[in-house]
Amino acid sequence: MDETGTRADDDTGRALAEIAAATTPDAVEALRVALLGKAGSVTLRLKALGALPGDQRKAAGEAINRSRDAIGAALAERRRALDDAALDLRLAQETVDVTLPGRDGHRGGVHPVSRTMERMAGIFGRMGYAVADGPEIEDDWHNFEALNFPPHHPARAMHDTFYMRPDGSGVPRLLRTHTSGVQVRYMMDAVVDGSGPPLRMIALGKVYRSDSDQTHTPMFHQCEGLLVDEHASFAELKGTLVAFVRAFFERDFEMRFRPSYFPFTEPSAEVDIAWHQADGSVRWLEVLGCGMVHPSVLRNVGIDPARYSGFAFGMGVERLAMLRHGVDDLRSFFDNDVRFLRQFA
Ligand code: 2NM
Repeated sequence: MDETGTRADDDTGRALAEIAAATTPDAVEALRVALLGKAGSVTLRLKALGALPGDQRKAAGEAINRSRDAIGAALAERRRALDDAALDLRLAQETVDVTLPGRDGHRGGVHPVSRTMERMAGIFGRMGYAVADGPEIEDDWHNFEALNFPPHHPARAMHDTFYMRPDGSGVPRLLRTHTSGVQVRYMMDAVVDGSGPPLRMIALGKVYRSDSDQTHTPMFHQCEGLLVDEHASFAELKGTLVAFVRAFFERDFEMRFRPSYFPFTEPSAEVDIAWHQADGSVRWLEVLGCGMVHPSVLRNVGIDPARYSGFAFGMGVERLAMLRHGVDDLRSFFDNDVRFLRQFA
């Protein structure tokens, strides 16, 4: 072997020894740069080939190429060995305990007022009542006029709800003070499309009144029901409401139908349940209002009161949720304190 070839073989042996001794990927990379990089020793030797006499150049070139290939292979091999060792170490150190419970994500919950409405829809649904919906921004006719509210009834006063002209036009609107406008629309639709009467439905949703204290919020939810048939009776109304109260509270209560007054029903009643106190005393708690639909209301929606009669009832969703869950301040449903709301999820 000529002078250059021998030196190349010596250098290669030293380089291979250094590569084998490298203990980190960084050290391997540093060697790659020092040997094969732009200014690496092997690269420089290749560049110096041109200075050799012509008869030595071929042999020297072949020796340097062999050296470069051997070093390249050794670098790759060492890097793979170090990577494998690092992975083995990680696999040995990191353990996953598959028996640990999973991390609990934050599951949302249905708001207690919504749950109560779903509960009401379920109970009346099983009694054959459809659930209907209507606009929260109502006109005077559907909210009051059709429902037999006289022109100067206090509920129609400007201060009792929120009045507006939403389209800037001349048509005044109001935030509905009860869901009864939905009943009005439902009856008129049934008459027009011939699907009823007989009909039975409930309306569930938001209503608005200018009222705010421990048992009143300016927005609350109502559930109002209506049945119209040829022989709808007060006895049937009582039976329906007794069945509802029993299903809703999952208990039997003594119930009292106390004569009352609503413009859209005659006769009308308020329904109380006997609430037994811890000290043994009994308090009568009002849970809903009801009555036989006033003949004028039936006439207003195109139903002949000589042929049909109806009964209707209405209740506050929050009020019934409060009684069922022992909540003492109606406003807490709308404070959006998740510590309170989570109790019902
Ligand atoms: C109540 C009490 C009594 C009622 C009446 C009607 C309609 F539209 F059919 F005439 N809807 N709701 C009604 C009757 C509501 O809430 C305390």
